[in-house]
Amino acid sequence: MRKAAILSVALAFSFLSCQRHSPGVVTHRTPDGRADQWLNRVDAGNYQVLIDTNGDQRPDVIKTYRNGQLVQVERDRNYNGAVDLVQQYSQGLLVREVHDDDFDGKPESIWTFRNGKVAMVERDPRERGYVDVVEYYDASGKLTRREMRTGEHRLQWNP
Ligand SMILES: [Ca+2]
Ligand SMILES: [Ca+2]
Repeated sequence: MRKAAILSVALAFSFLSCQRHSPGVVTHRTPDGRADQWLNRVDAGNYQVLIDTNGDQRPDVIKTYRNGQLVQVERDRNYNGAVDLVQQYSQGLLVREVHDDDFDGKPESIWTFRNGKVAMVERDPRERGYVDVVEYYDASGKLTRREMRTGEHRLQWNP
């Protein structure tokens, strides 16, 4: 029960971040006048760009910038109002992804990238909030090792 509660809180934060920043200042409109891009600005270098890609006037892509650099992209790939993919960037390169690929609100894998290529995937196939399997990949993208985990390394949307 406790694990489920912790994970639910993490997801609630993701969901709320979507809602809280909507709609923001409109920075783009479709030809028929509907807002499809918003800006939430803290200061010149720190801001979020929210984009509606399916025309329902709710943002489904949220890009977060710190010191002028893209650090995170949150995506709602099935347009249900909840984030199901988080992509984190460092120095312009993708470094980490958290996936909820079956859109049930519970993440089941964390992907770690090195030089923009996948290096490790931590999987929680039973979606209990903890990593069960860790896969390692070489520079060519080939799976080189798979380990079972028994410890309690938590799977979270945000580290
Ligand atoms: Ca949308
Ligand atoms: Ca899931």
